[in-house]
Amino acid sequence: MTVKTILTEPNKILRKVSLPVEKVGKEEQHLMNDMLETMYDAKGIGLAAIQIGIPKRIIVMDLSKEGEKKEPRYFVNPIIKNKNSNLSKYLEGCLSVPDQFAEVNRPSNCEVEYLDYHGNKKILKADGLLATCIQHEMDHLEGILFIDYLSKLKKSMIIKKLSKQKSKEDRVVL
Ligand code: GNR
Ligand code: NI
Repeated sequence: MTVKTILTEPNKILRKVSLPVEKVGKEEQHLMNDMLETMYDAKGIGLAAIQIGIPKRIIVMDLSKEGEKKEPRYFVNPIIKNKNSNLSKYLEGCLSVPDQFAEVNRPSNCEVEYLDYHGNKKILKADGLLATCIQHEMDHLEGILFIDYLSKLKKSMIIKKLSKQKSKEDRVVL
């Protein structure tokens, strides 16, 4: 397993629409292992393949608390079957939008159909943080980031900060 580099905004790759996986084979399982390793290393609770530059419809997640038993979850080709019309507000962050947090409203419950690590079809009813996180990750598959839901002003301020941060990092490397 390898820790990969997580792409950060602004980066056009993050805006790509990811493609469905034909079959969950060795290559996809290897990718899921690397994604999980990368996510744990970055202390995130979810990661979409596009965040490490791979435009496949694959998500990994682990909502277990620090120090407790790990509960890795794998979602291949996830589809939301049912969304609740009740919205719930959650303070979101994103590994591709480092150190920025904002409240986002999303349906509080959803039902997701997907293939698991072994390519078996599953259905999951999600609520709370799980529902929020699944929807956040599925947005990544469409090239959408949580900052897209903010006002133009808030969004542009965040992108400006991240751009500055990036050019700073580039200078350190030089
Ligand atoms: O680690 C993460 N935490 C988080 C908190 C609230 C709502 C969504 C998330 S997902 C994020 C990891 C990430 O960027 N996944 O794409
Ligand atoms: Ni994210």
